[in-house]
Amino acid sequence: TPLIHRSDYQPLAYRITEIALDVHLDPENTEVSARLHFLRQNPEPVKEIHLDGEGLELLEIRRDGQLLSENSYVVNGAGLTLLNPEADFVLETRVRIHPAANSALSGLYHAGGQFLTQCEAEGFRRITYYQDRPDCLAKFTVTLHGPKDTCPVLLANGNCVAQGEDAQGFHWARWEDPYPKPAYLFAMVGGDLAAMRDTFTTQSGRQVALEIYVAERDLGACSQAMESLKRAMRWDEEVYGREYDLDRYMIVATDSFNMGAMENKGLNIFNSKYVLASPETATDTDYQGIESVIAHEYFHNWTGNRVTLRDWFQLSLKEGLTVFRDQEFSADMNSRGVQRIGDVRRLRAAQFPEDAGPLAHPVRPDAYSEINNFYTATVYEKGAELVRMLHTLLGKEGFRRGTDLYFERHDGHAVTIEDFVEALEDANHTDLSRFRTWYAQAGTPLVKAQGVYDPKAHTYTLTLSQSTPATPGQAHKEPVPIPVRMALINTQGEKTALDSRGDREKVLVLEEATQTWTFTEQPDPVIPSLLRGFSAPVRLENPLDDQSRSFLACVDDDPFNRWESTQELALQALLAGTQNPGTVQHFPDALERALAATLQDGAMDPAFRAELLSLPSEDYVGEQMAVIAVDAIHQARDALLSQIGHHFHDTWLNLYHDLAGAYARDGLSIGRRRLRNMALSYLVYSDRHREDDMTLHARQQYVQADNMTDRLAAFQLLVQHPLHDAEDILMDFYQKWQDYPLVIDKWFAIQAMAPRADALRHVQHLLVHSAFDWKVPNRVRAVLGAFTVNHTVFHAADGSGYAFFAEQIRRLDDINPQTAARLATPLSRWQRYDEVRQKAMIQALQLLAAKPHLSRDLAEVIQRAYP
Ligand code: B3K
Ligand code: ZN
Repeated sequence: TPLIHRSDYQPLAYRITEIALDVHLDPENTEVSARLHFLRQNPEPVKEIHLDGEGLELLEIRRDGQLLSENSYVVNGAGLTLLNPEADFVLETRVRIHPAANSALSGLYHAGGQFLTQCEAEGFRRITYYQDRPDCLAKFTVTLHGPKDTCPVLLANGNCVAQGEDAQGFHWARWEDPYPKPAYLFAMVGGDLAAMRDTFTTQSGRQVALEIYVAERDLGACSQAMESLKRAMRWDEEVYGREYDLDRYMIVATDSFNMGAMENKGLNIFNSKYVLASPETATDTDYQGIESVIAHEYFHNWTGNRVTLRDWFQLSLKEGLTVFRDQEFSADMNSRGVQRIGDVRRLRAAQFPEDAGPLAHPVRPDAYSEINNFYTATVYEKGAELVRMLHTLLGKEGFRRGTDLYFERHDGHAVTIEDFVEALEDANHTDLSRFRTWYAQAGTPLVKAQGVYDPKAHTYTLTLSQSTPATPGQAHKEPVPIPVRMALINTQGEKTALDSRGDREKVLVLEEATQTWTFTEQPDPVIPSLLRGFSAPVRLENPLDDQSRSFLACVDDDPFNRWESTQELALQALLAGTQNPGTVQHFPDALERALAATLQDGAMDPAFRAELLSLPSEDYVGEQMAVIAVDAIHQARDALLSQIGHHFHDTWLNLYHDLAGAYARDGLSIGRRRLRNMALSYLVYSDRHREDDMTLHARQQYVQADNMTDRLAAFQLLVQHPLHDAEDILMDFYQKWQDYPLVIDKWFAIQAMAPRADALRHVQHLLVHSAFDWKVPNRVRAVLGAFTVNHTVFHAADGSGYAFFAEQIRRLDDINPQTAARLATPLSRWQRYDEVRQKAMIQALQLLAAKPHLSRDLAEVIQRAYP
């Protein structure tokens, strides 16, 4: 498959100033008429114009009202080429498309009785012939026609300017979006939907109508989404001075969606997972997910929509910046420390492995074959970390000056990451040339720290050095500027003064391969607290002894580093455990002390306390090993969990009882539930190998819970217990929630993640369950996505997990290539496993490569995974 290169960018020869669409919605055969105004940008004539088009049946084509003769255009699988075009003209086309057969969920599709669109990145070309690229900005007018009974609601971007009746049970509505936009932000919806309505008054006093469209029966489950939207709108005014610009903001929820949500101008389309929540059906984590995704899509209105992308290589310009904005919003709405820990956890779980494997790519990639494969953790999460570093380097005010200038300069334009960095530079009269390397270079830098305390001179000398491992296509790496926020902590647990001004915290910028800093007037020995708040997306090697780590775990006032110290102790214990699988594990004193301190500290925020008490994931442990020892890691982690459970048994039991309380949605109650369910988990682990009466607590909680957080926590413990028979609970859960797809997704996922002896057979059964549906990505991810994190089963040494998985991906590729390609990425990590597993993983990749009609999406992933 051909590669598209960033360096090949060419500006458009023609603008499309206006587009008018006329759409007759029909599940089987929809007709789309388009009227496009073309305007040449330069005086020189061009030979041809290429319009993208995919799977379109051309019924009619006219230029300036005249039917076009056959020798003035060419149609093929990639689109429509107009030959010898005039300087300006109007093109009219009429095409036929088939929404019900569109299981790829890109373009216009019909699912769950609704018509929906998804155009990012290149879905619009599946609706009509167009210059389907983000730098083609046009004013859209859309007229939708549909049956009144199944489509009483007809929506598109902008304002509804007219509506009326068509013949026999049909009606129409016309929508106009006053803001020129790229086609990827186009959306239309037709269906039988009810709306939850509210209003928001902007800072300048304009009233905006807010509407969330869902099925009638879900109207009661929209309040978290609505409240989050209003909070996000206010926050963007307060923190960035950004006001909403249309009179109406619409959100539509659907069960059939390839990703989380989509920021279409004035008409967001959402996976219902990020809209619907009630205490009975959604967990606290689900509620938080809604808050952050609603905010993310709203923030795109300025970072993405008003200022958009020149080309897809700039994707992180909108995604990295918008993720940073949503992370900061969530930090302001909830606990900043806990939020940061969660963000870093996600970065390490998804982005670090990506950056260390064959799919590694820079935040601004240089080439792609299928752009949908580049909506990655690198573009999103690492991209957000780069913006966060810029924020750290410029300071809050400096960063705001920079974004103000960015919006002022580029509003209404399609721009590049370079434009963003330049705006930050110009607004602050500073030079960020070296920082640009972060956008161009893949791989996670490794920072090594070496500290020496001189008791005679009363100095502490810190040497930091950096190196970045080679990644595909980039053998040689440059140093990057790494902001290292730091403090020195003395034996009393206090931060010492670092300079004559008395600053107790500093940001050192490590720009060279190695640099040294000396801190004078340090009368006592100190321990360095480095990379506070995780100030840069790097791996840090800070050679502290367990004693010092345990000390920091108890006294460090930086929440992230306090957490990190405990994690590091637990990680060392787990790694040691993998060396001697099967033997009784040593529970290190330093870890014991750190956990005990947290367990005793009743004054601490319970959500943060829960973070401090949780162990690193199997994935994270595996990442630190030369060869990922799948089974040994699982056993070591199980063993440590049951030791911690056993050792603090009475404390856990007291916590479990003390933290019981009536359900409420405030931060403190959420934290208490989190900690209480963690206590329950440790209790159940404490008798992991004898099936004591602790599962009775879980059973009781499952039955008595009045909310999904508590019910699901108990459900998961029971279903995933290697010895417990949870058949009755599985049945009960299914019967209660069978009409709630989002809850049934959990039912599927928890089973697919259960590390039980018969797991593979069980997952095979899930795929033929009557509620399983290959066409619904949420459901497919609930089984196949969850299966890939069931490590001991997916990575079974006999290769059965891989073989089974590859077969399913083959099947899915014919239905939904985007989802298939994404799900297949765990196979790309084959180099990280032992030889036997490597062979089996490669075999699975080869099985996929040999598939007939392999999609471009999946082909690219396989090709890069095993070149
Ligand atoms: N911009 C969309 C993602 C589109 C993915 C296309 N494969 C959602 C978001 O990041 O807000
Ligand atoms: Zn986004």
